Amino acid sequence: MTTEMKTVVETRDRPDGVRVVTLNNPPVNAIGWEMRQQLHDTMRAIDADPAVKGVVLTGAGRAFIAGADIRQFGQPNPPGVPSLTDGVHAIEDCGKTVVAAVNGPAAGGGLEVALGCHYRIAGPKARLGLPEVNIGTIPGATGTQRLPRVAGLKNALDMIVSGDLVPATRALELGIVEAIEDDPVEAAAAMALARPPKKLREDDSKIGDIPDSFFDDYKNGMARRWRGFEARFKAVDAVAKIVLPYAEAVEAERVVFRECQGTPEARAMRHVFFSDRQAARHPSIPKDTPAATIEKAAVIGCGTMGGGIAMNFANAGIPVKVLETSPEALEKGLGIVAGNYAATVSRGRLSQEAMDRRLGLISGVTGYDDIADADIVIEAVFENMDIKKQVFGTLDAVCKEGAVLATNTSTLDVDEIADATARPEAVVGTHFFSPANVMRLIEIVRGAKTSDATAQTAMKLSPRIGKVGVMCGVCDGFVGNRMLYQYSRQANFLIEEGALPQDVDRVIYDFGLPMGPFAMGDLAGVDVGYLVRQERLKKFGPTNKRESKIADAIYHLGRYGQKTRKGWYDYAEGSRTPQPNAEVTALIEQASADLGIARRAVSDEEVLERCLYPLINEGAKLLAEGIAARPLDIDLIWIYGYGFPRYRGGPMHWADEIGPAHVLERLEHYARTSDPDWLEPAPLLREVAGQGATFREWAEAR
Ligand code: T1G
Repeated sequence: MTTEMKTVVETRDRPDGVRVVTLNNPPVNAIGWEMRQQLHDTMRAIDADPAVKGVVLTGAGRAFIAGADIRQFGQPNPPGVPSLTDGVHAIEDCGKTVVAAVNGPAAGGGLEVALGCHYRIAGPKARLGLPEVNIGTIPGATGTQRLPRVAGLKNALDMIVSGDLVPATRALELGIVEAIEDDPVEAAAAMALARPPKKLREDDSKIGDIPDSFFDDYKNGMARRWRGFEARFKAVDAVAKIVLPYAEAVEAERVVFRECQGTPEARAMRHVFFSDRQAARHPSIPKDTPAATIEKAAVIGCGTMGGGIAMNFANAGIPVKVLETSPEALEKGLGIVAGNYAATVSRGRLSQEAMDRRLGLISGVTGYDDIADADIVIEAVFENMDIKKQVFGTLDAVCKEGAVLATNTSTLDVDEIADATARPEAVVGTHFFSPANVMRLIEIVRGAKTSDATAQTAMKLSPRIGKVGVMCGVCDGFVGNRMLYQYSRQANFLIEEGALPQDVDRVIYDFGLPMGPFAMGDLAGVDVGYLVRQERLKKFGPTNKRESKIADAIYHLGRYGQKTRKGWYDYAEGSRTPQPNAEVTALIEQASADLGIARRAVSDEEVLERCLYPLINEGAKLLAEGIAARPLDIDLIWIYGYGFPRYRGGPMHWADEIGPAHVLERLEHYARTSDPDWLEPAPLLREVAGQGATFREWAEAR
């Protein structure tokens, strides 16, 4: 052990001759090179020590082991440090029985260490899994060869590909642990003295005969759900090496693991992993700002959004009152909520008992006095400023001191709404995305007068109700929709110039978004889009720049989208599959002729760049204006609000991968050749590109 190495493996000897090895690297015992070195050395020393009769291996604090230290990925290892695989084999080859006392999460390398032990005892809070695919890699310390040997091939593949951790009870069912005990260390010590060492690598009893097509069939079955997530398919290939002798299979796993370390997917997924944990630590909120306690919630309006918002509180066990103006509106709204829950129960994803419990937490009221004691009130009424001001004036008069007054507006000025109260510091935007009980994103819109405490309360509440709260400032469209306007605008220009909706949607779908702009328009409603444009025209007037009229023309044909089974596409009865429509094609071609545009072949590359680079361009403007404080905020908004593929890290991370200078050059090209009005590169994009830097480097240098 070199002098500068911190001690992360501690040992203590029990009177019964058992040595307890505790991995201690706060906060969650991630395995860095120090731990690999000390774990390996400790196990070798134990093996040679006749005084040791048995071994318990456990974690300090709330976790067993969180896996390899992700922060050290991509960094060179100090020479001579054993691999984690070496550590796993040092455990398994120990002549004394080694029992893992899994006191908390055992993730990735954490579970691999536990599977190197001869037996495993779980504590009640144990969670176990091989979630490496969530950071774009695969289990790289024998996990692909050991988990199938305790849980069986199918169960192991399901766990590895899902990237989920399973609770102790499920781990017991699967055979991953031998028992669940309140005091896993005590139970493990007893087991270490009572049982002989058992080497998992020598036990193929749970593997059995493997049909030739088994792994290909498995990959076919996951293809749609996990398209684009390459590491998941590589993980299946690594597990498939189980047909080889163990040592060869482990070497093959190591090769694939090494390959995964340097992929764009791995860089993107690590970026998202850490961004998820940085979101709530917004630079505008002092770290030690206290958050208000939220024990009672209220929602104003029980329409689609209000009902969905209320469900989030009920799902988190927080009682919530929903206020509507009339009993009829209330009954209708709560009926939709009950229907949503019933649908989940019928799909077997919620028990009837859980549904009843959650519905019991939602109560309907029609008087503002009934919500006076709420800790937070979320307004979700019609998107009209006068109505919202009236609601907030009433809330100001009725709600208790210290209540957070939130608006779910998606387009209106949060500052103007706040000024309808005498407590603008208590007002914040909580822009839920539809459907509010499903989509994970909330844009937490901080007004000019929103206090730190109010902002902190909204940020801390988000994960508690199953959401990802991302803070932004006040502007038209906040962050997500302001960027979406540019994306949609270019998509419409492209079909004026020669593409068709199905061309654009195919390219965007293949890039990794759940659907392209035209399919999304049909899903959200062509009529909804039309009304939003009309509202914006009333509010802002004409832009005096190029605008497409094709979407309006589709609306005027009565083609409102999926709801009318006709929009940009046709939809067969009971189907959501878009079918191109000849009338729409003719309308588009006629629009080009009316505009004097000679239609041309538009390449897939142009479609991709014209739709997605404007996202980056608008993101650069949002950063320069301070509406988005960090590139990671923009990335999270687009991943959780619009389905931007995680394996690309979000628009700004993706920009860093392809190079801001490349994005600049292409935008300048399209501004010259197709659209000078909207594609002028943002000054910050020019600045970052000009420095040969990335947006991440720009942000870190601030
Ligand atoms: N490496 C580095 N830092 C980690 C970490 C890790 N593996 N896991 C967590 N952290 C940090 C996290 O960023 C946060 O930091 C703090 O610890 C608390 O985390 C060879 C190659 C274990 C379920 O993918 O899933 O093993 O924000 O808030 O809610 O095959 O952490 O406070 O500065 O999430 O109690 C595989 C990742 C690695 C698991 C605990 N392992 N971690 O949840 O705490 S690759 C993972 C988690 C690997 C091997 C391969 C969770 C947790 P900060 P937290 P938590």
